[in-house]
Amino acid sequence: MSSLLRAEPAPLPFDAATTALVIIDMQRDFLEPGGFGETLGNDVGLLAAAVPPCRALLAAAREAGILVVHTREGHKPDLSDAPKAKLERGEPTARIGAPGPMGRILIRGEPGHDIVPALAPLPGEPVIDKPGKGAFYATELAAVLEARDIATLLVCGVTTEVCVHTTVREANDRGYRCAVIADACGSYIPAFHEAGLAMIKAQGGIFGWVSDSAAAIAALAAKS
Ligand code: TIU
Repeated sequence: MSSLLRAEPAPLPFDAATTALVIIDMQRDFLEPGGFGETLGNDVGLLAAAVPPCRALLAAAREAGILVVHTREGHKPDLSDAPKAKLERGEPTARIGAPGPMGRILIRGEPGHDIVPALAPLPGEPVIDKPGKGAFYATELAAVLEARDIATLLVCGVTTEVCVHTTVREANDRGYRCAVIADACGSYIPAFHEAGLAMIKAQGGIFGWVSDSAAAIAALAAKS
């Protein structure tokens, strides 16, 4: 049974049974002071606006019974999955793996690596730990989606132009229809958020669709 999501550049038909919500990297390390985002010189407060729409969308997805997937960017404590080129960037005292107020920066198992409490995964919801910006690279995401015959992804999270964009590009090349939920995404650089969304939906939706949380929530509620 098909539903219709109001989106740009055109409405997107989807089947709830083959649709997943993918929430990208809504981690304390990106959203709270003292984490990775702040060590990169960013104002992490700029991401706060994405949390309420993300939370409402998450509730609607759970209510509709669609697959919910959470992702987390981070590395093993021994940094064996972190390329040298990634580790070298930033101030030496505030790089990936360095101690910070929320534990070692961007390291699995540390408090800063956790998803923010407002969006905490429920038992049974897959949590994909990813070493890169894209959620498909070196992860089990493809297998998780294939096992459920997923065809359409509703994508939200942070940051719009980095991990959301990379994941949507990866997903598009793998044949998924991706609708990015604009107000449930955020960036440290507002102009990049806007440009990132514009890039996705330009050229007739060159690698995806752009919608918003109100439209997605309505479409999920109306699913038959
Ligand atoms: N999750 C994600 O987007 N990782 C980043 O490093 N983003 C930045 O914008 N820095």
